[in-house]
This record gives sequence, structure tokens and C-alpha cells, in this order.
Amino acid sequence: MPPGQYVTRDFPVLSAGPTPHTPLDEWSLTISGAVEEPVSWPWEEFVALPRESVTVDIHCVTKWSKLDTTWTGVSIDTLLEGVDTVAGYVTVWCDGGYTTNLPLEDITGGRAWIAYEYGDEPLEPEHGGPARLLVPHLYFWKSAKWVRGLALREDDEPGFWEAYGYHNYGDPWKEQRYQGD
Ligand SMILES: Nc1nc2c(c(=O)[nH]1)N[C@H]1C(S)=C(S)[C@@H](COP(=O)(O)O)O[C@H]1N2
Ligand SMILES: [Mo]
Repeated sequence: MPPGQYVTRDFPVLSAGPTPHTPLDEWSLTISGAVEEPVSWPWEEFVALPRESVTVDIHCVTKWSKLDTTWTGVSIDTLLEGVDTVAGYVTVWCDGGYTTNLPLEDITGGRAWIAYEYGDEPLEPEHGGPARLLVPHLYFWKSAKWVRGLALREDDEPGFWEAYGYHNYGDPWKEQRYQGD
């Protein structure tokens, strides 16, 4: 367990605003920014991509951790196949306006997914359905719910909570909760 965390069996919902309900026929996932050509998958094409199931622990900055959560989704490596970029960072953006920033290397190498099932069921809207980012090695605020796109960038720019004083990187093992930690 990372320092300062306790285990919960519940699955708390933490959202900075109301839960968006985007119909699947209006949903797509887009990779844009520092790329030759932006690429976009409508829902049906997205869920037809190769899928992976992973069982991971998740760690919220408010100190709860949930062990052995099982998710199914598309690896970011799969989405970036054939995408040529000089970008070192990514801004993840969502329905509802939430954003979060990460180094590109933290969402590649089998370390991040766009998840659309939780425990073999479609991901519930409150937990980010139809699809959310899953980056279990960082605090859970980086795992953006209702994700719609990855904007690849050459420079880093703080996302929603990062601009409000959360740590820019958010490694739970180093207890990087807030700026200065
Ligand atoms: N779009 C969006 N994603 C978000 C949030 C949010 O408010 N909006 N909250 C973040 C925070 S602070 C946490 S701890 C987790 C909570 O996910 P959960 O509600 O599924 O537990 O989602 C993260 N992703
Ligand atoms: Mo959070």
C-alpha cells in the first residue's frame, strides 16, 4: 500500500461536476494535437479494437485505495499504433470539461487504458461511463472519467485539479498529493 492510504471495499464517486450522459451515437474518442493527422474512433469502432482486461489497485488522493479492481478497455499503446508524434505530454479532455495532464510515457508501455467495462459490466456513468482513462500507477484524479480525447503536446500544461494545487505528477508511492509534496 502507498503511504497514508487505507483500503475501502466501497467504490466512492468523486466528480467535480454533474455526470454527463453522452449518447453512444454522439460519442467518439479523438487523438489530436502534435500529430500528422488527428484520428478518431466512433463508439462501435472503438469497442471493436483489441481489448485487454486488467486487475489493478487504485489510489485516490483523498486516501482511499481499492484493491484488485478489474477493468476492460483499450490500451493507449493500441490507440497510438501508427501515430507519429514528437509530443512529450498529453492533455486528456472529457465531456463536462474536466482535463488532466500526463507525460506521454506514463500512458504508454502497457500502463494506461481507456476502460469501458468495470468487473465485466458496462462502466456506470457515475464512474466515468461510457469510457474513462485508467492510469493506476498515479493518483486516481489522473484517471479522467467521460474521456473524449487525448491532445498530444510538446509542452506540459496543468489540467483541472493540477491548476488548483494538486501535484503535477501525482505518484502515490511518493505521496505527491499537492504542489510542493
Ligand atoms: N471527468 C472527470 N474525471 C474525473 C473526475 C472528475 O471530476 N471529472 N474526478 C477525478 C477524481 S478526483 C477521482 S478520485 C476519480 C474518482 O473516480 P470514481 O468516481 O470512479 O471513484 O475520478 C477522477 N476523474
Ligand atoms: Mo480524487
